[in-house]
Amino acid sequence: MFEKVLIANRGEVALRIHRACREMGIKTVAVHSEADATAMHVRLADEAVCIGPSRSSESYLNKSAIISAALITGADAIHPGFGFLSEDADFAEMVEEHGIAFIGPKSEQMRLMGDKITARKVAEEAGLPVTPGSPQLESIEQAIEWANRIGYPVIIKATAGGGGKGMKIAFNDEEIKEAYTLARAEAKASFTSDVVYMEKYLQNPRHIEIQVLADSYGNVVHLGERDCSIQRNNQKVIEETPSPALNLQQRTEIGNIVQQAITKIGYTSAGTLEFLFEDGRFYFMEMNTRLQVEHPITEAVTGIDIVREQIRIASGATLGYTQDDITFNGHAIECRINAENPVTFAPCPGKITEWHAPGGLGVRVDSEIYSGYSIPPYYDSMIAKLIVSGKTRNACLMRLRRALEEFVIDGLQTTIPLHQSLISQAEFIDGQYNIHWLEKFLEKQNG
Ligand code: MV4
Repeated sequence: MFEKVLIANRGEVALRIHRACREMGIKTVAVHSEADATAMHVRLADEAVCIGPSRSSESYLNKSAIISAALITGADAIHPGFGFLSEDADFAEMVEEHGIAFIGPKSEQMRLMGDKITARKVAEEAGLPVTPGSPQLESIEQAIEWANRIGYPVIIKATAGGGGKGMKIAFNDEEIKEAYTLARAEAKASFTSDVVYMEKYLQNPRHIEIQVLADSYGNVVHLGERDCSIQRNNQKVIEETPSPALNLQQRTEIGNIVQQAITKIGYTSAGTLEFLFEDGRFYFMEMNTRLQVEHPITEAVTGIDIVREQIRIASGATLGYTQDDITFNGHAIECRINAENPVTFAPCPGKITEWHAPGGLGVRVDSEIYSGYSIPPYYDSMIAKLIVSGKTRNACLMRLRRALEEFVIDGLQTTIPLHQSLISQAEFIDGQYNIHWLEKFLEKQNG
């Protein structure tokens, strides 16, 4: 087992990783930018190393500074968290080349699943359902040919893309020209490759993802699904498990198909397979080869500490349990609390003058915030995650309503009022929402 883990991240996930290490008797090294010198995980870690100025590009994305910190402190593993370098295959390779364990999949797995076209090919060969799609598109003529073969509407995506950037939808041949040209231009500007391809566009899907854990000895389990359809601008806002849209048969079926596929692919560590779900059918969208923000709702219903399992797998341990040992109890919902204006979503960093987190049975708050802490303006605006669980979805909703009322964050605006409004909407209470629901709700509300 590792003796010392370097946490190559910041904010609530850095504290989350520190906690798992602490409970496993593993020493922690916190690397931080100048702006994060006063962060809670920096105070709690066994050692702290300032790796650069506030800008992420000069600190949390600075590969050599992070690896140097690991070498200087004698860390035998690095946990990348999510975002930043967590899916950077070159970084994972550099870490391993320096004799340090990377807590995540092998870099070649990251590369394979990080490219949308190869990920779809691997997924299909491993038995996962995918949307009808095209190979790499080289010309408008070829795009029109494939669109007519697939059937409109179609969506053109960048193979190196992610998070919705560079995607263009076309409903007929006329729209293909602009969609193809814009998608390639945006891909060239935003990603490592301007290669684009096409898929059948699903107009009203849900976003359902499956969590897996796989060790290096061929043991693979799935930890159920998370419904992440409540989102705006490809930023998740509320996530829940189980999905109100799935019945037991669908849940069992997709879980088994995913478990078999991950075994065939030979993937190791924690991973999440994202699907679009429409008219009772799943379509593989992409795979995330990292820990996800919303992992705590899966922990709430399975009782499994996913960060602990990632560390154990990376250290060469076996899972030590099979799918039959995994139980799913109750319901869990996560609200992402952002330091933003709840109507305009404009980020509003600042000083927290009063902080009181809700508590009680089935209430978890993951955050580094404390009274007197100032939110730096350089990073993502998420400052806390409220995870609530209960025996049933209704019990969970009642508890979530109560927890949001208790939450006190003074000194700046947050999205707490938005969550209070969303969870009282009929479509949310009935669980009848898809990926477009929140944006439509906000349009209606804000005009
Ligand atoms: C799609 C789609 C509909 N049909 N692909 C969004 C970002 C990236 N995950 C891919 N995305 C989508 N791909 C097909 N064939 C709709 C989306 C999409 C979306 C997916 C999940 C959650 C929120 C979304 C918001 C806008 C578009």
